[in-house]
Amino acid sequence: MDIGASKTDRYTAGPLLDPGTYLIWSGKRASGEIGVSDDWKAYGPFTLTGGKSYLFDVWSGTLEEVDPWTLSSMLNQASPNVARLWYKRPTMDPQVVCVERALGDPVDGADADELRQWAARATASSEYSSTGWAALQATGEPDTYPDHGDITTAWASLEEDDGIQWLDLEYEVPVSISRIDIYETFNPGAIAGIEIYDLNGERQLAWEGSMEPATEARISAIEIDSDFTSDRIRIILDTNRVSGWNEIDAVALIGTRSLPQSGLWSHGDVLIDAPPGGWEGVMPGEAI
Ligand SMILES: [Ca+2]
Repeated sequence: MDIGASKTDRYTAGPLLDPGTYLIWSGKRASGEIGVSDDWKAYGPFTLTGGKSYLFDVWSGTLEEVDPWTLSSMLNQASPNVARLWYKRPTMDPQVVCVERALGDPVDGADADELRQWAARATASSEYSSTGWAALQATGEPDTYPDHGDITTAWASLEEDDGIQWLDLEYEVPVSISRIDIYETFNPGAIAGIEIYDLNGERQLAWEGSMEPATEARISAIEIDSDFTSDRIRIILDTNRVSGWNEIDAVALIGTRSLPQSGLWSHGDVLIDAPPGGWEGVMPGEAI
């Protein structure tokens, strides 16, 4: 959609926010309606501190702290009780931005969007080396499965049969997790628990148990009933349960992406403040 403006970046004064943790959603605006985007992406969570100003770059999805007078010489610091959010956005395409105060509840039906993602980043309690069998070998699509064996393209801990070991995996899009598919490609059966990181970075136990050992590669599907969204999990292995290295090739995160549920909507110079859990005045999707 061409709104006849240049591509020059423009700064828009955003909302004053209580200090806290937020997701910022943005996407290219679809149709001539407020709050309608055909490509929502969630960024963050970001922690905003009172008395500071922040600039969210709608184009790149990054947030940085700024001195407000760099945006306008008329501006002073926000009060200690609030954080000021600004948007840096191109004028070429209309953008929809929503600041969500807390992660939304899972959404049913047409508003939900189930995703299957491969890990983007990984760290571990230990790794056999920084290349072969490193934690990063558990990112991306499977490249070992269905082979079973001691293969460099899967993660392995430094030592075999070495007590509790963990593998942390991060994904691009926060989802309400329904299932985790773990591609175990050497000595399966050591998985003892799954933890999910919440917005505060605290790990919440989502599953614990035991599985039958196996002598061939398998996909271990673990059903999760998560009542919050997350983009980071921890897989806990008790490596003493199954002798030899217990290697993981890849981990798929299956879950529902929640669309923003409540928050502060902005399109261009239009800013609508809606209370958490409900809308007053203009509804998302309502024509300007
Ligand atoms: Ca792999």
